[in-house]
Amino acid sequence: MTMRLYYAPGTCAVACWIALEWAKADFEPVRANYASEEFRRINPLAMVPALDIGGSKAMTQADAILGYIAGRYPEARLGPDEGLLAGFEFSETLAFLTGDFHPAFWPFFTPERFTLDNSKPALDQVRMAAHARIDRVMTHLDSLIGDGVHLYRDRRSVADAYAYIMARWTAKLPKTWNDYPNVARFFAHIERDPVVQNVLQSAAKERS
Ligand SMILES: N[C@@H](CCC(=O)N[C@@H](CS)C(=O)NCC(=O)O)C(=O)O
Repeated sequence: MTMRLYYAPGTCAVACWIALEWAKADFEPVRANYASEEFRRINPLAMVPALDIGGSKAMTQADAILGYIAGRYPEARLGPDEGLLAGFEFSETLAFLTGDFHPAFWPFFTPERFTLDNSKPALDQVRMAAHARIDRVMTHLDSLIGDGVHLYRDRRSVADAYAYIMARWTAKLPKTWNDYPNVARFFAHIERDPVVQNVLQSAAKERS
């Protein structure tokens, strides 16, 4: 069967879409309907990404999926270099992105999950409280990029796709990606990639 990537526009799943395109994989993007019973059977957590490669259950968790894509298509060179330390550095980068970077945004986008008071002032407080944590992870991302244009060593990897899609979320914050000089340089570089542009456009308009 053709692999199916379940995604929603603007989410971390779009990073997996970019990685699959970079790998020249044969796959079908499918817009997930979070509320549907069908999607809950695919991922009981009702979250994207999910990658169905035809096994007994779909693959979930972005870092695991990105690692799978990198490993399945070695010729695309999207994964770690050879060696224990190179592999560690790669896992450390992905763990930061999925375990620290992404969750820093949760209170900003879904404040109602972090307070029992659903009044507007309470929700605004939660959103504002997220700013400091987001600044912290953006500052760390900026230092990981350093004076280059990639996250992992000096070349493109699945980590670039993930960091790019996630850091775009700061467009809704008072301090955006453009306020972090290394991240801004990284954005200028990755946005010149026509594959990335095509995925962003397709992901914004695809329907299930
Ligand atoms: N740990 C999961 C988190 C995935 C996740 O939070 N996905 C978001 C989109 S970026 C989602 O599906 N959110 C729906 C929800 O929280 O209900 C992963 O890394 O794949």
